[in-house]
Amino acid sequence: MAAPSRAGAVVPALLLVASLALAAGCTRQPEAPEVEEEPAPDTATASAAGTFATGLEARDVSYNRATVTVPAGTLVTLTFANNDIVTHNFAVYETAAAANVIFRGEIIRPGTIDYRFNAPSQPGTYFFRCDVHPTFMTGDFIVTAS
Ligand SMILES: [Cu+2]
Repeated sequence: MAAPSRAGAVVPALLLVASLALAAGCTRQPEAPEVEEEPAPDTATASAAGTFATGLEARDVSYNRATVTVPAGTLVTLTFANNDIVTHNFAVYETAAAANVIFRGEIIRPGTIDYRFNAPSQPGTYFFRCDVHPTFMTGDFIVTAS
């Protein structure tokens, strides 16, 4: 009488070991999630001038707003969403003749960018435009007393 083969028991045991090894591999700790780096706060600037956040959108070769209003002397973050199929930017000038640039945002393809700049300390009505379409993408950049 032949001894019962043990192969039938050995093979499943090996498979079990192999699958455990695979499972262990899968449960390995993922890489530490990337922490978004915050720039060190410039407390002197932030407390002295304050910050202000606003937004602007470009679509169909026009802005969604005719005015952008910010408090004087603040550090402005303007989130510019180019939801168009062509490039645009946002630039601020002292006058409607585009004299004396105050801030010129990078021209971007469709997408979003945060423009950061200091608002003029002098309240008044300034001028903004898209440098790519300077004749019809324009508006009033209004600086209020802060
Ligand atoms: Cu444009």
